[in-house]
Amino acid sequence: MSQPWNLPEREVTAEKALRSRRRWLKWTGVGAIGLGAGAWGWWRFFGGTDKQVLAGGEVPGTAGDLYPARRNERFAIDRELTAETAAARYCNFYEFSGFKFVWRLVDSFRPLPWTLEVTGLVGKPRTYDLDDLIRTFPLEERVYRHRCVERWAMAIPWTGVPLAALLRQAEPLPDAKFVRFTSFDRPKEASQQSDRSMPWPYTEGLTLAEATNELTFLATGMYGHPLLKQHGAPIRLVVPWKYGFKSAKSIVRIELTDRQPATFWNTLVPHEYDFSANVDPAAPHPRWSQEQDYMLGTGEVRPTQPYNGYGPWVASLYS
Ligand SMILES: Nc1nc2c(c(=O)[nH]1)N[C@H]1C(S)=C(S)[C@@H](COP(=O)(O)O)O[C@H]1N2
Ligand SMILES: [Mo]
Repeated sequence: MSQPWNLPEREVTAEKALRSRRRWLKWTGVGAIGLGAGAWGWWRFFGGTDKQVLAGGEVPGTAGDLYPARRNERFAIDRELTAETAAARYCNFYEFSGFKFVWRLVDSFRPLPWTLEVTGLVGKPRTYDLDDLIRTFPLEERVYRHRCVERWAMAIPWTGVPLAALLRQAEPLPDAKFVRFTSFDRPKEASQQSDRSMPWPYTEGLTLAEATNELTFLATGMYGHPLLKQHGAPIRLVVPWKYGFKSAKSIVRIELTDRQPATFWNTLVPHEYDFSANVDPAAPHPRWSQEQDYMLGTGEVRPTQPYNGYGPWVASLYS
């Protein structure tokens, strides 16, 4: 028999549902706050303040007196310099991480003392220590475009020496056709190098003609001071008309060879990263178009240029 106090079953259910919905909302609220706090903490840690991002990568003891070096205006470009902090917090350096916040993970890296060996098919092999190198060859500053194969791009004032100057001093032998670059191998300092299924150390290569092109640069600094750890301290290659992965960081050896050397990315993922890797908007990556550059810092989008805008210097190498 129906009495007023006997609520119909469907209303009881509705009331219960309402209560459980309130509880759910309360807990999702708590969850959202927790997530928000987590994201904020994560950003504080891995995003860092501008000061932390720059200070964390400094290498005390590099010859600061030689910087800034005089800018060589021959290499002036059509875009504004990328903000230093934008470049320094967004790096590719797989020895430390597959994420871009490398600056947070380089504490254990000890780039000094450092030696660079020039060896292989040369008349005069030689090992430089860093100080030796930057006092033997006059340092200059060059503003170059940089284009990563992943599409992000930047404009960087590098300080360093043309690779051709070093190679000339080494006196390449007639059989030398290629140059192989080898980065450091220190699993104790670079956590990802403990994974020995990867072909460490990082290696790259150029033809001898590419390596002696006047654009090819060995950088020991950027933005008027020695290189930060996350950018490949204390010495790295810069090859501005090729995708960024050709510009090997923290190199310890330059070796002249008579055959094309294996490279890190070409060994790991041959169908995505070829040996020549010249910037080419008309040749899409297997997973994305290569028609646009995305500038770090400003987010500006620009059409990608053949040879990254360096055709006048290098197109003749490939005709
Ligand atoms: N040893 C080494 N060199 C390296 C890399 C790397 O992971 N390890 N990444 C390359 C890639 S993919 C790019 S785009 C540039 C990035 O330089 P940056 O982080 O100083 O901007 O370094 C290149 N050199
Ligand atoms: Mo890259």
